[in-house]
Amino acid sequence: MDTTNEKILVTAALPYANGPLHLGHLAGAYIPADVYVRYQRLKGADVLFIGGSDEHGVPITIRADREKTTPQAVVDRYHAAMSRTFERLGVKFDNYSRTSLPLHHKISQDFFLRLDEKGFIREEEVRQYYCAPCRRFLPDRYIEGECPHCHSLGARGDQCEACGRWLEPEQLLGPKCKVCGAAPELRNTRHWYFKLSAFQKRLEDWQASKPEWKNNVREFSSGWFKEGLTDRPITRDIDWGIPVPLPDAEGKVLYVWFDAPIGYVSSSVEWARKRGTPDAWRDYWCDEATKLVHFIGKDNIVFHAIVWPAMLMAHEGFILPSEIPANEFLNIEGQKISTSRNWAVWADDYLDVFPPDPLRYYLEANAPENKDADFTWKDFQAKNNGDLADVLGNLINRCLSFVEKNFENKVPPAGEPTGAEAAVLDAARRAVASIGGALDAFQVRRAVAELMDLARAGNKYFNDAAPWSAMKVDRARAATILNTTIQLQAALSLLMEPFLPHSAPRLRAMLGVPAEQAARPWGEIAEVRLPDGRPLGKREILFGKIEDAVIEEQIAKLGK
Ligand code: B3M
Ligand code: ZN
Repeated sequence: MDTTNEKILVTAALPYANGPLHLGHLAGAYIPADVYVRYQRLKGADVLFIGGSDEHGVPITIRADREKTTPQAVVDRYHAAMSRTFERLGVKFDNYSRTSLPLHHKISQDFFLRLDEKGFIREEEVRQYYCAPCRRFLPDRYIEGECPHCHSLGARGDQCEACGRWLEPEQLLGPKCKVCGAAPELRNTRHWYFKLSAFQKRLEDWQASKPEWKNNVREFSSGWFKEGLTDRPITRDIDWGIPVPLPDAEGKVLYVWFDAPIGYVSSSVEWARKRGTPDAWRDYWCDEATKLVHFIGKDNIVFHAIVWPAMLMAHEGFILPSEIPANEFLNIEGQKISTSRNWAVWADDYLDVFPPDPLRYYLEANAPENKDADFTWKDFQAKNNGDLADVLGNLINRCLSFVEKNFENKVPPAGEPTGAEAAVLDAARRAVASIGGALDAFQVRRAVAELMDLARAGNKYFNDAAPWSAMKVDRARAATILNTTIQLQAALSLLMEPFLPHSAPRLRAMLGVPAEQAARPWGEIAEVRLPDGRPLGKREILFGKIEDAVIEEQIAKLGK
């Protein structure tokens, strides 16, 4: 399909506002989502791209404890930092909200009340660890002890990081309060449960109608279905979060994974209000014709493919997800990212040294789509210097400097084309179609490889046609070759837009692509034409090479 009037609501997982963004976040959700959104917009789709910071839950309070500050101070700092990082990278949300907003609290509480009214919430008396010195119940991550499986010390109440197994706090041997070190005791408390078990059949039927979903999402879900879905506690005993909106629920807040996905709705509502059309969010959320696409990392699959759809089914009135492109993980230099060991590449550290597009390119070309991928600084350097500078940059530079010298920096007139011209312009047509097809199928990796292949085809055409030789005997022939190469670059400058959004407009400025040509829809990109004699812009180096010493400096930072 070349053009479309599809309506698409795209979300990218709401990152916890408990630390800065690193490359794992970017590769998993944000870069693929942004590429997809930019492409769909070029195709003519009506897209709403929603994001925001996840500001509740134990990840926030633990950070606040560690920094001896308040949860509010933590989320204020990291919300601002993450918004800025997204901007620097060109990840362009229509709205980037935050779940601490009163608007979100109200929408989440209403959501809870609606499920309660419809009979999908029940109360239960449970035993939970209580720390007497701290005078409070301890959420799972506040308890540490020995792992019952691998016996390593320091396993958390929800998971042992050493062996990776999920745990319940009661399974820990020798449990201790993470804050004061005291041994907690089990006490009775009350919690509210979402009746997830009631939705097993509907969820299974619904997922059976999505055979095109990615394997990781389907396999993960079928594992849960096989075990049988159980009701899930959706409240917690902590003092940071959204108060449970019931009269007898003093001190209880909604579990962060209950309110976080509702953040997609509240961010959409905020978007609609900000633009002065307060009901416009309903055009997306309440219209079956809208395609809802959730970009996430694989650790969030259960919440997006099972719990959240069940919440939506229970609530009624909102659409269900159409697609859940979940990515695998990005490792760094062969090792799992660990923020505590600083085994991570922080987006802002990167952006302080390098431009955004080479990183985008690397994470697109090396996206962890079907298996974990590895980021290495050497490979990053090789991709930048090899693909961006030597293939794409070189094509542009060689052609445009030749035109500058020999044709007064104006588009040389096109003469009679030969088979070679027809072939390379045809390659552009095919690339437009196959890049589009790949992106429609969430295959960013394949899409960006096709883009680079087209630049390679351009280089090969330019070398074989050798305008410098033609110039000596047949100036008109040289002009035709240069004209064709310029038209190809004009097409590339539009095809690059989803992937390299900072470099694409710079290339268009160098070529002087007229606005009405740049506005062609995706399907017509290969037909973009710059008229004979049109002045070109000022030539600049689009992609600089990166020296070894700069890369060595980055490598040395890891793990420090
Ligand atoms: N904040 C987990 C994460 O950052 C969680 C995602 C919420 S999406 C609704 O990986
Ligand atoms: Zn304690």
